[in-house]
Amino acid sequence: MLNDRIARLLQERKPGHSLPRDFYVDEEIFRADMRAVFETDWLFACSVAEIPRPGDYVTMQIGDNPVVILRNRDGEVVAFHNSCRHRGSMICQKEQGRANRLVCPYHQWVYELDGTLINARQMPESFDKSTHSLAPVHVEVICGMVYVCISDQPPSLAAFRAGVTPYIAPHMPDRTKVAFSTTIVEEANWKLVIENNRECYHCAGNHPELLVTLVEFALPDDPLVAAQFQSLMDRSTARWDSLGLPHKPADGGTEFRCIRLPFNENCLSFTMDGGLACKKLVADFTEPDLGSVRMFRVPNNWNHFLSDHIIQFRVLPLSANRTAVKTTWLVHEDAVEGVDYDVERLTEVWIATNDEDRILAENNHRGILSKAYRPGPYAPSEFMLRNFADWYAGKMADHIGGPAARMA
Ligand code: 3BY
Ligand code: FES
Ligand code: FE
Repeated sequence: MLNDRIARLLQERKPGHSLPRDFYVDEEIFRADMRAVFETDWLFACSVAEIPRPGDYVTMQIGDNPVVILRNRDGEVVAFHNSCRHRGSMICQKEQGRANRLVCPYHQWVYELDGTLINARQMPESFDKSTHSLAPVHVEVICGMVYVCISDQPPSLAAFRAGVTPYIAPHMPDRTKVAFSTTIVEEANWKLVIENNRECYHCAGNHPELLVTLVEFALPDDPLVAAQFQSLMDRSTARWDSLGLPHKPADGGTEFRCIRLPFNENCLSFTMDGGLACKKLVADFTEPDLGSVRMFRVPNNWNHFLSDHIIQFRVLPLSANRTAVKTTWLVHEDAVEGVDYDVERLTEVWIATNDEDRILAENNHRGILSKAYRPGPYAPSEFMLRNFADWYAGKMADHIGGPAARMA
């Protein structure tokens, strides 16, 4: 029985260590992950800036479930299962697009942007269109970030919304536009992609572009923090306090993390020289030295909110050993390409960093396939991985049947 296997693996798990091998590489466990995590929790889908006009849509794949997120005629963000109520065909095929109405490519049933079926050609008089609307998906928009949940009983997002809003709202993500977006596929389990993002232990050895500007420390009271960083932190926080911008770590438990941290001395943005990537600051800020708000939420999202742009990451598992990572760069809605920003300058640091992280995650996956793999200890600076592993183990324990299966 799969549940018994999962229970054994959870018992075998050593807290503070990477997970037992099958959690990373096994196809059956992957399907359990999809049910226990991706089909129950809220997932980051897109930014409202990706769907500014009625009919704009973005698609995503949640395990076996294709979903479409779109802007309806009232300007609201809505989401539906992307599965036709005739015989089930996927309707929207592209990663993103624009449609006046959703027309199924198979037999051309036509749906309004609110999901109602408005035309089903050749169907008899007696056919009731009103009972064949697209199945809705739960949506919440938090500071311009669209989250969706395909569970019938979505968990509360209230603590997350309350926790992150004071940090993010000042950057006005809902008044941005997409400058660039790219999706890469990593040949690695989704948990390795997330683990990789949750520590900077690997940064010095792997991220020359990112480390021009990014400070490696994740917390101001990190025991490894250098005196120099402490002084930078003190100066930065005094400035942010005077602007009323929160910076101390939010209490997100294992669900989310939100903190404002400075860039390296004299650096303002993720560029190769530390200068701004966009002359027009977001939110009409006049102060360019805002560091970045680093916010992530399990299971599939991390972000940086800067003075001059915002960068958002969406992780979607494709199979046990393949994961899609979409990165979106947002700038002020009135910023002009070629005048205020240059796409290459804006994107080069994280395009390089993503590729470096892809290679790390792929190597990690291949090494875990080794019969010699044993879970290894997280370093103190990998405390976010400990949180992640505990959170994941809790999810799996809940999935297979309650607290008895939970790790102590
Ligand atoms: O900046 C990030 O998104 C994280 C933090 C450290 C490693 N990773 C690059
Ligand atoms: Fe969509 Fe037939 S499956 S119209
Ligand atoms: Fe990295």
